[in-house]
Amino acid sequence: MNEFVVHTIPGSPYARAVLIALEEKRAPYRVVRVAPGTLRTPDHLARHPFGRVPILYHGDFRLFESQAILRYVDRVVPQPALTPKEAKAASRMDQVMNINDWYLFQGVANVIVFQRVIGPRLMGLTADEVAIAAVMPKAQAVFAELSRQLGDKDFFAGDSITLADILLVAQLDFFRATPEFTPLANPHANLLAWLDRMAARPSLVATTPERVAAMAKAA
Ligand SMILES: N[C@@H](CCC(=O)N[C@@H](CS)C(=O)NCC(=O)O)C(=O)O
Repeated sequence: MNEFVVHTIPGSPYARAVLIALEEKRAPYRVVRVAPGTLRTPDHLARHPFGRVPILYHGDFRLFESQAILRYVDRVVPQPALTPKEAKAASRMDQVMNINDWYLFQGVANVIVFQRVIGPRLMGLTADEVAIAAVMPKAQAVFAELSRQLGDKDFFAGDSITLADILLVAQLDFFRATPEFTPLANPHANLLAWLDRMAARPSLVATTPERVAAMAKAA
C-alpha cells in the first residue's frame, strides 16, 4: 500500500477529517504543510484548482474535496469500514455529511470561525459582530437538526463510527474555540456528549492542530 500524503494548513478541519479517517484505518500517511499565503499561487492551484486544502496524493493519484477523499480512503483501505452497509444508515451518513458542508460550514462555521479565530489570529482582523449575529439563527437551526439526527445513538449513522462522525467532529471541534459554541451547543446534551466521546478517540488526539503542525513538513 502506497503511503497517503495529505497537503494541508495545520488546523484545517476538512484536512483533519481526512487525517482522522487515516488514523482510524491505521493507514500510513504523512502531512505536507501548505502556507496560508500560497493558496492562490500557480503551484498550489495546479494541485487544487479552487485554491483550498486538503489535497490527497496516493502514489501518482491526486484528489481534492474532502468527501471524495474520505470515500476513496474508505474504499482502498476497507477495514475498519467507515460506511454502513445498510442502505438507510448509509444515506443518513451521506445526509449528515451534506449538512456539514452545506449548512454548518457554508454560512455558519465559515463566518463565525473566520470572524473569531482565523481573521484575528492569522490576519490581525477584528471580529465583525454584526456578521456573527446575522448567522446565529441559522447556526441554531443547524445545531438543533444535528442533535435531532443524533438522538440517543452513540454515532450519527449505524452502530460504529462512520465518515459522518469524522467530517462533523473535525468541524465542531474547531468551532469549540469560539464563544458562540457554548450557547449553540448547550441546549443539546446529546451532541455535547457525542463530541466529548469523539474527542477522546486516539484518532482525534493524534490529529489536534498542534500535533498536525508538529508532523507537517514543508513541500
Ligand atoms: N469543499 C472543500 C472545502 C475545503 C475548504 O474550504 N478548506 C478550507 C480550510 S478548512 C480552505 O482551504 N480555505 C481556504 C480559502 O477558502 O481560501 C472540501 O470539502 O475539501
